[in-house]
Amino acid sequence: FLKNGTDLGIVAVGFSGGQCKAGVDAAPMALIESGLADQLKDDLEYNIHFDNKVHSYTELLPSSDPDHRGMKKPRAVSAVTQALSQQVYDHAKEGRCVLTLGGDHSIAIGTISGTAKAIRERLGRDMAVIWVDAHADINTPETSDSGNIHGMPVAFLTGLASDKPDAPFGWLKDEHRVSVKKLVYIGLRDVDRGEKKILREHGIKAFSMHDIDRHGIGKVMDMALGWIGSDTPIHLSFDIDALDPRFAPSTGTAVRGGLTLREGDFIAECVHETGSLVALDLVEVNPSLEEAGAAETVRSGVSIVRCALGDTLL
Ligand code: NNH
Ligand code: MN
Ligand code: MN
Ligand code: MN
Repeated sequence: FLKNGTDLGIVAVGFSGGQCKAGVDAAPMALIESGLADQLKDDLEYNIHFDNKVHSYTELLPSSDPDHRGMKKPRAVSAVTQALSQQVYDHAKEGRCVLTLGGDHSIAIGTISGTAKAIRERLGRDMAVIWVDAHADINTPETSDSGNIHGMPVAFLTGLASDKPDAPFGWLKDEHRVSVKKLVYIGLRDVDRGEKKILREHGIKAFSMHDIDRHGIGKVMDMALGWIGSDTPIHLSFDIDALDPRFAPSTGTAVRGGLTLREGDFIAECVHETGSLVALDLVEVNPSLEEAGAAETVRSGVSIVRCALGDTLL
């Protein structure tokens, strides 16, 4: 699906409403200002489709947004992800690979639903999702302790959580969803109790930091891609907090004991090598959290994106 020199859609999403810390909405601008889009065009020779705009969807945000089933800002997250879903769909429907720069991880409700629908219509195929993160983000509204929706996107995207048709996330339909069988996690190390139960009960494939220590990242990628199967379209959702805080300190919920930058880049390179990457999210970079670490975190994010889109040494 993806070769350097082909079409790439870019969507910049300045949204922070899926969690409580301000600043993650400034990430797309920081990533673009560091030259990311230009590098993808000039170095990797993509034909870029980008409206040169960071979307914050302010016109869609409700004036009143009380909690719903314990979720914080449910209508805001719903409105933004529904609009984003359409934007990503429009790119993917044209056969473009889609790069989305977040934003907190709640935006994956929009990106993955948009690609899943487009890939179904265009190729008649179900896609797989590789979720690289310290966290599983598979809480249902009922299992979540925080009420932050960035800890729930996978539950909504797999149908483990759903809302009534007239409730905030009622717009998500089967065409937007992905199977728990086609979901693979890499980098987990901070998973809530209710989430562990969900992962176990549904037999969800997950490679924790423990697995990476035991087998090495090379073997883990062989197993992860083997689980998905060759020739399956892949949506890679990369939370920068998967990286160890040494390489990505500027993120809302940093957890020690994470991936080295090289391991993160390797994951991205392996996904690129499959030739099956149809979409990529880079989320949770928060430039305002660590004055000293912001530039480093942005640099790590740029590196991951470049690797996933086919930057090679040789
Ligand atoms: N599991 C916690 C929650 O649901 C934390 C999620 N935080 C993240 N996820 N940064 O990637 O609130
Ligand atoms: Mn393409
Ligand atoms: Mn996440
Ligand atoms: Mn995370």
